[in-house]
Amino acid sequence: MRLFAALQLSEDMKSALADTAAELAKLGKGRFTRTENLHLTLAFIGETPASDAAVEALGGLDAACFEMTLSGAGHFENLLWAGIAPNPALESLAAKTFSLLQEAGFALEEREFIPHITLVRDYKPFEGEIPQFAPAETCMTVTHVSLMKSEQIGGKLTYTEIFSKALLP
Ligand code: 2AM
Repeated sequence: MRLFAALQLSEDMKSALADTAAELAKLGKGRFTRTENLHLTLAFIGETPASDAAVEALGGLDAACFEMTLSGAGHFENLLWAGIAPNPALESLAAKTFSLLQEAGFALEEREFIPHITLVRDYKPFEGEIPQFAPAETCMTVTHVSLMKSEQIGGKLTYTEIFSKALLP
């Protein structure tokens, strides 16, 4: 199965992101993330049969709850994303998640962690350049890290949480 470790987003944050996506949909087309699928990836595991090992690795996370704020936006070519305000707790959580998974034997890509929430892939503006956009600054408390399974169900990309690790209060 295809797995990744992610943060689930609050309803308020998803709603702010959905508003931004709706604005972008007026200005161009692309493969928009369904609102229920909006998430922040901490580490991408990829195709693996070893879900138990991933559960065990994330079970070893030892980190406290923290706040994060939606802020700013950017793009990787035609993938448009919303950003998170600079956040050492988030960076540290991503680094710990990465190390635990690596120690458990998963071969992860060594790419720089740029916290982002993908809004749309293959975006093509109807006219001109990619427009400026930025979701409303919205804050939430992160209380869990989720192990997510990604699959196509009935032609829809579907993410299912298969394990959730609570962060310390
Ligand atoms: P993205 O949103 O920037 O595309 C599930 O596919 C999640 O894992 C997505 O959020 C995706 O990031 C992320 N991811 C990270 N590395 C990936 C990779 N090599 N292939 C596919 N998805 C990846």
